[in-house]
Amino acid sequence: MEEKTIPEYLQEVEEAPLSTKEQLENFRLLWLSKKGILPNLFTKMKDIAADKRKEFGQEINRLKELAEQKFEAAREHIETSAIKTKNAGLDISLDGMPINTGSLHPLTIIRNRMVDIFAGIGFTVAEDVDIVDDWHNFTALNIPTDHPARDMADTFFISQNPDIVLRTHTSPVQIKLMETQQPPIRSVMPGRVYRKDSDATHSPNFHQMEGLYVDEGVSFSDLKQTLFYFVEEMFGEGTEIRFRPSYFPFTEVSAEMDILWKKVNSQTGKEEPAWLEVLGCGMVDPNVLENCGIDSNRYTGFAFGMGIERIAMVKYNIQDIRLFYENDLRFLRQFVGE
Ligand code: 2NL
Repeated sequence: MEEKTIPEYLQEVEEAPLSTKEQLENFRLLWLSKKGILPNLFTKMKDIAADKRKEFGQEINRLKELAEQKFEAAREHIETSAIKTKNAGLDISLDGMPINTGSLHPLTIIRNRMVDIFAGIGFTVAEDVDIVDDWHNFTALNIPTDHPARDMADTFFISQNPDIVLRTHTSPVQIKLMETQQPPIRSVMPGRVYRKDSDATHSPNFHQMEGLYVDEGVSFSDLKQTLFYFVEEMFGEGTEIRFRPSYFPFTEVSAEMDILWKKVNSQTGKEEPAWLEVLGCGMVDPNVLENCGIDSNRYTGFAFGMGIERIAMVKYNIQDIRLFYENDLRFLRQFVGE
């Protein structure tokens, strides 16, 4: 190593470039590391003449202090400027990013409300698979072989096996319940159902909630009172209802229930009272009870079925069923917080 005087070293340290990490590291290696200039100078102390040694010692100590000071100052500067660069443009006084929490689909809101109302009067919830056999969807329900519901045009069959269908109602859930347990049975069955049907008021995939109550002494007045209670909870106190005789293969007697609804006239924008069908119902046909192994001399029951979309359309005044399935956020956002 070429020999330099201490003042020359001092000047070199003073002028050393120290603005980058690399320069800082080079500086450390050159001056401060074990094989650097400073330790080297300290080892030289012993070769210095005794009378000059003290002065030399003081000089290299000054050099050492200067080098360390320069090194520390440069290191601090480089570190803080790295943090400043990283945080450039960050304004900690700004609001945080909004969290998008989403919301329940209107059909889910209505389904939950329907289930809650019936849960309040002792109905449990029963759910099952969407793909069922002919027995559970049709035969056990007293649906004759020539019934239009069994037509290829109305039901999705599996071509490899005509015994398998996408359930056209949630009744297969009730059938399974009655096959596997004896009364009392008191349940509602919400779920997805399928029909070959598609327009403004029909979707090939829609949702239903059926209900079933089988026990000793269950009567039509129990049915009426249960549904009246449901309607008041769903649509408000004092809602007027009307029962009309109807026909379903699986109930005898059968009825349809209407509510008196304040319909908004699309032309005038005025509210007009109108009867609106909301559900079908009836006393479970004794044949259906027997098909499931329930003694129809001992037990009676009522059943009802309603479309969840239908209830939601009435409740929210929605004109087109397809809006439920398009996932247009402008539509869905209207139900945030419901
Ligand atoms: C409607 C009519 C109804 C039922 C569904 C039912 C189920 C069993 C036995 C007897 Cl296992 N009945 N379900 C009864 C009457 C009507 O639905 O128009 N739904 C949208």
